[in-house]
Order: sequence, then structure tokens, then C-alpha cells
Amino acid sequence: MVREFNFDGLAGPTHNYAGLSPGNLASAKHAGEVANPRAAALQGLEKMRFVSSLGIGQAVLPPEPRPDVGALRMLGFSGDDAAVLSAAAQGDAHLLRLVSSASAMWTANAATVAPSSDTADRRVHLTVANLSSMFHRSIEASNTLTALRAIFRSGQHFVVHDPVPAFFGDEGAANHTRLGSTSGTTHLFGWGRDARAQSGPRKFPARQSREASEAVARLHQLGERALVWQQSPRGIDAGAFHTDVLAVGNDNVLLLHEFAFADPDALCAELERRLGSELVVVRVTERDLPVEDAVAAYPFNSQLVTLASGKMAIVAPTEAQKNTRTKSYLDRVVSESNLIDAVHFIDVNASMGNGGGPACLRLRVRLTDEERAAVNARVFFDDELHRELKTWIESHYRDRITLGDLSDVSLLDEVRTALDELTGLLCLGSIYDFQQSP
Ligand code: SUG
Repeated sequence: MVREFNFDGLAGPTHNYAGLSPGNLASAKHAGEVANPRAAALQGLEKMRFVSSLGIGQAVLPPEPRPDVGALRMLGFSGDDAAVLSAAAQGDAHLLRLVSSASAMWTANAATVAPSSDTADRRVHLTVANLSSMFHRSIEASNTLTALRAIFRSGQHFVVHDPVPAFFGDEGAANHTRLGSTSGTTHLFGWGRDARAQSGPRKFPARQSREASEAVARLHQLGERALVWQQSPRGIDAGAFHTDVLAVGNDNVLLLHEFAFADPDALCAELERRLGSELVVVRVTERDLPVEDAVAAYPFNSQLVTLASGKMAIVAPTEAQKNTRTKSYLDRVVSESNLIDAVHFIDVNASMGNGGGPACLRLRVRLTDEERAAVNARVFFDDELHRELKTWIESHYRDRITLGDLSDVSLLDEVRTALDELTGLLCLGSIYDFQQSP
């Protein structure tokens, strides 16, 4: 029995809006707004509860310690923690903002995953994303590696690979879609730039490199199952910084905006060659759904999940319900595909303010019963864990954070106290630097 588990990232206690991601329009738009980390974390937790109530496998990944004073020390700030924070807060405080983001909540960027059914050595492979295109995200990788190795510890069942060399930008599962039919499975990797590329986006950075996608496919021993395809430069320039902003797939269904990938006709033909007539692609043109609406309301950044009935459901952000064009696209998907039962709209607007919809907040990991049993950490969602996490958030999180609060050393102390308790609650052991004795 194989089941997909969605590993959602909990929003961390420093969740804020700092405008850190060029090419991510929501991040720029909300820069400087007052944030409510408690509400952000509770919204994420409610999404987990809801998805779990649909009968879908649900699990949780912990936040990372922020502000990252270790990163500030590597950048030349010195003294005790309070002195480091206060020195970094001088001037425009940009470095302090970069090391304070709660961006690890978007676990679609934590790693790329291949289930054991698809890999040559029949183990589950995870490659931690280097996220090297954005400094504030690149500092996630080392903690993510430690956390994933603590969770997927059994070498008999799992391999957690180091990130690929940082020169080749890798954004993890946000640029990867696994599709399948009775003819086989295909892992579709989307890349935006290659080291020798002549053409690419002009306005915004292309984060994912072709070399990284190919490396991950090799590391995961996917062989012919891998399909490495270019993202549409036009889509990236319109704000689709990851492929999951304009496409989402599950089993034999792919929802696709025409600006998700370059040459979508050729892509669809290749997918059909591999997966046969069972493949259902619900494509939408720029004319029917302008990319501006898709980027603003994130209908493709939905979770497309298979229910126990065999039918599928979409978990979409409420923003996609309010926008009439994206709402009618989702209605069309349900009426046309006849495989998709329902669209559920869910409020994750705190995360959406930074460009992270429901799909960004989860890492999909397919596990057999045996593999699931090999995970000793208490990361799988149930009523009891839900209750404990809710109490934990309510007792540790502030309901208001501005950029000016980030240099407050008491915020750092609060974060460490909270995360120390959380690692106990999730039976993860000591996974953070601050938990190691000097
Ligand atoms: O990397 N936003 C994240 C959003 C990630 C969304 N993930 C997926 N599409 N899978 C990013 O751009 C903004 C933080 C700020 O501006 O404060 C940010 O990092």
C-alpha cells in the first residue's frame, strides 16, 4: 500500500513581509506590512487539519531558527547575540531582514522527492534544494538537511542527498511534477536557465538551472522516467518564479497554463507518448486566463489530491475564488476532467502575501506502509498532534511583527524556546545549532 503524505511547513515565529524575492510579485507588493505570525501558523495548521480530514496523508516539518545569527557572524558581525543583531540592524538592515525570513515554511522548496517505486535502488530519494538564487532561502538548506535526515533516518529505506553544488540553482519540488498512468510514471522537471543559455527571461531571475534538474534526476536514479523541460521565459517574466505557479499535476492529470513551459504543444505530445491516452491535460490559454490573474490568485498553486474514492479534489487558495477568471477556470476543470470531484477553497492569505499558496506549503512524499513505519519521528498528523501544535503556537507566537522587531534579542530567545519545545514534541532530537552544547 502506497500513500502520499503532504509534509507541510509550519510558519515560523518570525514570519514577516520583507520584500526579499525579486520576480515574486506578492513579496514585492506586501513588503513592509505588519505581519501576524500566530495567525499565519494557525492558518497553516488549519490547512493541515482540512487536508487530513479529506483522508489524505498529512505530516509536518518544523520551522528554522531565525534570525540566523550564525549567518550574520559569517558576514562579519561579532559579539554576543544582542550585539550581532543590533549591529546588523544599523543602516538599512537588509542583511538582518535576509536572515530573519520564515521562508522555510514553503516546503515545496525543501527538497525534490522520488518514491521507491520509481528509483533503481528501490529506496525513497530526497535531494535537499540549495535555493541558491535568493540568499534568504539559501540559508535554509543546511537545517533542512539535518531535519530530513532526522526524519528519514533509515538507510535501508531512504537516501537524503546533499544539495547539488550551489552554482547550479535548485528550487526543489516546486519545479518538479510526478505524473503516472498504467503505462508508467514520468518526473517532469522544469528549469529556467542553463549555464550556456542564450535565451531566458529578461526581467526576472530564472531560479532553477537545467544542470540541477538533470543532476537530481541522476541522483534519484530515474533513468528514462525523467523529462527535463524548459519553463516559459514569458511566464517567469510575468511572475511565475516556480513552475508550481502555473501548473499542477497528480497521477494522470495536469492543469497547465500556456506560459508554464516553453513549447507546451511539444510537451503535451511527449507526455502523451509516455503516459498514453489516460493522460488528462486541462490547458488554458492566455486569452482565457491572463497570466496576471493566474499569478495574482494562484489557481495552479493548489493541492491536487487523490481521494479514497479514486476521484481527485483541488485545495485552492481563497484568492482564486474571489478572482472571477480563476474561479471560472477551476469550475471548468471540474466540469471537463470528470476525474475531479470538488474544489475546496482555503485561507492561507498570510503565506499568500509572500507568494506562497497551498502547494508551496507542502512537500509530497509517497511512502509504503513499511517506509512510513520506518519513520520514528512524531511528524504524522493526527488529532492529538493537531491539538498540541495549536497550543504550542498559541503559547509561543506573537500576533504582530514589524521589520523593526527583528533586532529584538528577546524575539530570538522566544524563537529558541519555542523550537526547543517543538523538537521534543515532534521527537526529532536536537536538530538545531543552538541546541548543541558549545
Ligand atoms: O521563494 N517567498 C517565497 C515563496 C515561495 C513559494 N514557493 C513555491 N512557489 N513553491 C520565495 O520567493 C518572500 C519573503 C519575503 O519577501 O519576506 C519569499 O521568500
